[in-house]
Amino acid sequence: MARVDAAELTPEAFKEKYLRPCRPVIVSNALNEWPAFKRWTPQFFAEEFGDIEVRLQGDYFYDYKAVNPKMTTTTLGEYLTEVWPRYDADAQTPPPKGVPPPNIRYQQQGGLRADIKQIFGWLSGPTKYFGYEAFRRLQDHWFAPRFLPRGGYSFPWTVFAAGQPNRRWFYDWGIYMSPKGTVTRMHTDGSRTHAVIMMISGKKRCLLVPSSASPWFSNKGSLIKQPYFRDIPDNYKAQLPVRAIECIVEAGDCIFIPKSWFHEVETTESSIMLTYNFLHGVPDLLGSLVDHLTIGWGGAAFLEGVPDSNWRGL
Ligand SMILES: O=C(O)CCC(=O)C(=O)O
Ligand SMILES: [Fe+2]
Repeated sequence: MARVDAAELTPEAFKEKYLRPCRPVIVSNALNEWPAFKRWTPQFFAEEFGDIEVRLQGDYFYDYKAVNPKMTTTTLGEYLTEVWPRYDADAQTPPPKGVPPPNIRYQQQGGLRADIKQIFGWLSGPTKYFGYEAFRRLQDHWFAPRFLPRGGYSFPWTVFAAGQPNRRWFYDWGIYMSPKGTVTRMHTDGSRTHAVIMMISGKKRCLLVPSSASPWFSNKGSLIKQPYFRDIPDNYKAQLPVRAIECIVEAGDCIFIPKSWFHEVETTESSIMLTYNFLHGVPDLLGSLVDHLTIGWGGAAFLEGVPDSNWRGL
């Protein structure tokens, strides 16, 4: 897995070596200039956005209640001051056993009408959602990393051509807060777009599988009963035409995950990160449309042939 320093990566080099050929890369020291890099702590968010109601997320992008019916929505303040500390090594109140820790994935969907509104970014976004509020109020805390092209974007329409994702929100972007132990199971990002994951704090272990392995994955499987990719025995993984690439990202890093690449992300040190997705140029947009038609919209990815089991001991 390639790793380069932000000071040595020009937008032209990024385009030629990584974006066009769809090769992942980790860029170190990518966020040094962001005010967010120093200011975004759990305390900061608990103070600034503590009253906002948030929906907890499990190990895929579904409601946490699927794995723990007692815990679904809470306020961001309570989540950060009551739930997060339970996952610290020296926690007084240990977390429940057998269920993954809950993430906050920046957005609280409010049904079709709210979703449609969110699509239009700043124009009519629903202000009570954490993701929307945070992007609106924290615009000056961050900007697109300098190695990314400045213009020429073809998706999403809120940044069409002009870049500046901090000035135009999109419903599928956000600030991710994950206590240690959280796993987002193997998936491809919806809409078949490229992602950048920018680590403000903490550490994540990523398993990446190239898009060429698509025929070996299906999106039909049990989110509860199928194991995480990391736990699938090697004899099943051996059927893949490629090996998963493992890497660690930490504070200050930005990882570029090309469109249609599978990824499973485990938070190994409690973390705050910002992520957004994009396509660049018309051929990229057309390629993504082809991906939609041939391999589908994206989502959870289950390796073919792995049997269901009570692997979590629920
Ligand atoms: O950090 C994570 O747990 C997963 C991030 C991710 O893959 C996504 O937002 O699509
Ligand atoms: Fe993802």
